Amino acid sequence: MMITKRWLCVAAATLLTAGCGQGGGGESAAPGGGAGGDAQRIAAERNLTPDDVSAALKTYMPTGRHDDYIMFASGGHSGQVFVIGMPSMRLLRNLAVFTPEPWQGYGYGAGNEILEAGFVGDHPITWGDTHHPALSETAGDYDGEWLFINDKANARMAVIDLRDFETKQIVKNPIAINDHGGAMVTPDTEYVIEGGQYGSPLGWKYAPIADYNKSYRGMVTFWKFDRAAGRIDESKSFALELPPYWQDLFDAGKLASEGWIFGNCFNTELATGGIEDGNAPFEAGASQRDADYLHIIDLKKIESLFQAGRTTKINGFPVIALDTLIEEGALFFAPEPKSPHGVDVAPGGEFIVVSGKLDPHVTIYSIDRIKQAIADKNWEPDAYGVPVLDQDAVVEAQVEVGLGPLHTQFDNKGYAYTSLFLDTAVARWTLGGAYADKNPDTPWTLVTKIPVHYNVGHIVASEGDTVSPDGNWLVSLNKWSVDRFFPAGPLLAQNFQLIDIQEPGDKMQLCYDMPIGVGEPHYAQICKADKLSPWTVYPEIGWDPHTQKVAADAAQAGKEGVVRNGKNVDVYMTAIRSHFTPEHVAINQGDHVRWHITNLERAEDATHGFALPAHNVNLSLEPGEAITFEFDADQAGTFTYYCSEFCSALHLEMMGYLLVQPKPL
Ligand code: RUQ
Ligand code: CUA
Repeated sequence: MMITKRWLCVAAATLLTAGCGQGGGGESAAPGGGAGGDAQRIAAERNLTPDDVSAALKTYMPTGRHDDYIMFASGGHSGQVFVIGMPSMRLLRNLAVFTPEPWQGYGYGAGNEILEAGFVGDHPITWGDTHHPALSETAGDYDGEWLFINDKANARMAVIDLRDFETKQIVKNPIAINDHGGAMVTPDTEYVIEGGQYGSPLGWKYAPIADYNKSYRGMVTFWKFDRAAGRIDESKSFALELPPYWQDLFDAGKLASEGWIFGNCFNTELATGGIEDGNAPFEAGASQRDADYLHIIDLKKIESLFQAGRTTKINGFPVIALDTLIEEGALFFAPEPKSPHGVDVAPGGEFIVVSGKLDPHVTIYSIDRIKQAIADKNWEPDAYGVPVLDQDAVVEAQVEVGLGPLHTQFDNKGYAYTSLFLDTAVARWTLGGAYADKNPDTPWTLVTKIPVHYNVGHIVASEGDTVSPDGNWLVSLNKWSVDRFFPAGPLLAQNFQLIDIQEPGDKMQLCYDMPIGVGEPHYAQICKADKLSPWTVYPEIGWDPHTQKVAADAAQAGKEGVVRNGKNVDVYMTAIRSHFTPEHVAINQGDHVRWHITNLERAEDATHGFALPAHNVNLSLEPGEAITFEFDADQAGTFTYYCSEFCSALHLEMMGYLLVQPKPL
């Protein structure tokens, strides 16, 4: 539970009335005795202000107490996802997704086939640039079951099962070589959306850059999620061909706008760069026009076009052609001010918020106005024939929030929050009209700003992109930390700053700085912890986490041993504190080995590792888990395998010998 505000005030007052006021009175007695006096003395000695002390009280977790919220943060080019408890900001786990990770054994004997499914052609890809995590939703709220995340670098999407917090699937986008606007889910997680970014020929075929307008395209892909199977169903997934503007981010409509998909884009200038040839560099070329386009997609229409087979195949993947989208009235644009970034649908779905990076405003579109403009055919076609709705007809309001607005989140008090990259601040503003309090006189206006440190990209509020935001906390995901932490060399950590947004009006309190020294996070989502119910041991002994059932070939207690079938050898091994069975594995050079290990433990946290030198194998066998890995025994020798998790007092004794007898000459 959260510390109640009342208790907090009392505590802060107790701590501070005497302590800080007196400035370092070492032995000053406080009402209530020694502990209180200690706290005052410490606050004074450490030069803590009353705000510092209240921030500490709001975030400190005594040992054994669990956090109220769990944040899932992208790990940027670490290719991982970070799981962070809030408000303590304790790192609970990194989740290996696109990058092999030895502690979890991912890519070192387990999970190899998941990683291989994400290779591009024949090229092994061993990293990813994770950008936007998306929790699965039911009726627009997080349901705590699944997590999706994209890899910008190679246009891939991953599926993580929140029963065991492990990656189950990676799919490579067949038509795009990189992406950006994903993962975002529809309100019941029927689809996981992956939008492209940089215009390129679909299927990343070769085309000269001089043919940009004709041969290069944008795209958005709708991955069908099969919840029962726990996998993306590639056979029911499809993509849309879009003009080669640089699609940026997407969000799914909800409630009032359910059935619509929104995206923003930049570079409607169709700039192709080439600074070395005297052309304008991309950053100038792509910033000429006053407006780019909000993309408005009718989900029901594109679904029926796909089902009716109105697609062409690119690399075997069904794509609805731009002309078809236009003909069928499935795609519309609306002008968005200068180099927009971010598109965020408000909790009720009535409004869609877009920021112009080079405009001090956020622009708010109304779904009712959009529908009306479509009905009225109030549009002009763009260069590709896509209807561009009249700006005045679809814009509900603009709010001047500050310099460099990027991303918007929402709370339960009728406020929206927008990150301001150039101001290096977070703006709080009111959703106007009848939105929050049903008072049509509520203005659309800026309320306050809080400085952050420094250069904020995304912000994330607790459940702040759902239909029912929670409104307690916001985290500012700052790209730079500059002077906030000890510099461990010139590569500095990112800074996650925790902000208390419970109080209305101009009160927002910065409570905690968390350095992230492992890749560059982008977006994050914050879920109430009680929505998650992860396993702490696998349900049954012999469990294969990939299929989430007992593996047919799992090693079983009492049936351990080495089974030879010609040159094929199966090793059946169990692990339990503090031994592997068998402890001697004798095979011949030239054998093909399938090695099955089952962790027989039923106790929480009784994980065993399995490190096999010279074979690039390290496994993490959580209680009940069974893993099979394979290799060719091409090196003769004596190889000492051991448990790589400190599991018990006799952990060092948990080892064995792999004896590979040389081939007779
Ligand atoms: S966007 S750089 Cu999420 Cu602001 Cu990727
Ligand atoms: Cu098992 Cu160490």
